[in-house]
Amino acid sequence: RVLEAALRRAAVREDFDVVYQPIVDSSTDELVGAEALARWSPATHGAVPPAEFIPMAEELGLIGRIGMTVLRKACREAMSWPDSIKLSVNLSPVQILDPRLVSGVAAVLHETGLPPQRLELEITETALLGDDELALRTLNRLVALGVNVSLDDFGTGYSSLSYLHRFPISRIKIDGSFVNQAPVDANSASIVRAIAELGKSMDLQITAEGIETAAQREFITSHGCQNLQGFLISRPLSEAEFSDLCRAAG
Ligand code: G
Ligand code: G
Ligand code: MN
Ligand code: NA
Repeated sequence: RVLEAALRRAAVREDFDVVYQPIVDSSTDELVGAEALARWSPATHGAVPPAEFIPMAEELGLIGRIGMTVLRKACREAMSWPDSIKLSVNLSPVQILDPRLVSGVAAVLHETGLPPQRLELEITETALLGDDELALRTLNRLVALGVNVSLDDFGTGYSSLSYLHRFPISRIKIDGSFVNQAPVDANSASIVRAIAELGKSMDLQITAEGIETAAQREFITSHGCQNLQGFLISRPLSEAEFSDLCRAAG
């Protein structure tokens, strides 16, 4: 209850930080992008993880507002990075059903000047389950703005192949749980292989998440996933740290 009140206040005051986890090209190791991750540290509690406050924000009807705050901050900060660096931002399934989403994204792009081609919006399969006609219309309108849509946490949900045909998705992010087990577990290995094949045949880019060891990176890279993300590459960084990394890389 106390935390709920604090979250309502934070939503109004736009009191969130954004950190950036680097994403690299698997064959060249080149820095190609970052995933924006929201952080909330209310003065009275210390940091509350997004796995706690995002669901709370969804329940309290605050996610639209908080999501836009994070998107605006991330797009503004990405403007100071090299043009070759893409920005990925997570969207909650609740946001996909919000009729104000598309105009909100368009407004942020206009306001910050970020070229839409540099923005990728990450959705999960959950977002496509309910009113799928509405979700389809919304995603088509987002793509019409020039942004790309990625399917996050792939493999953990229903992973229906029909989604990949029906919805305008240009990238799959393989969930870290499969990546983690792939070198040692035959089931996870075949899931990663199958997703990589799917990517090839459907012309989808693949990012492997949760890369923690060299063995995982080897496995993933040898199976043709284009992009890598995980603690082995880098933990999520503050904007200042990520900017330094861009300078060092450039
Ligand atoms: O940052 P961390 O690795 O703890 O993220 C945990 C979860 O919270 C991930 O599933 C991530 O997608 C989600 N998350 C982080 N930031 C945001 C955000 O800005 N919006 C939404 N909807 N989810 C986020
Ligand atoms: O669901 P989503 O992909 O948005 O979640 C990203 C989350 O994964 C963030 O909370 C981030 O901190 C976490 N993460 C990033 N890299 C790794 C990793 O190598 N291992 C683990 N266990 N978590 C990671
Ligand atoms: Mn994500
Ligand atoms: Na994920």
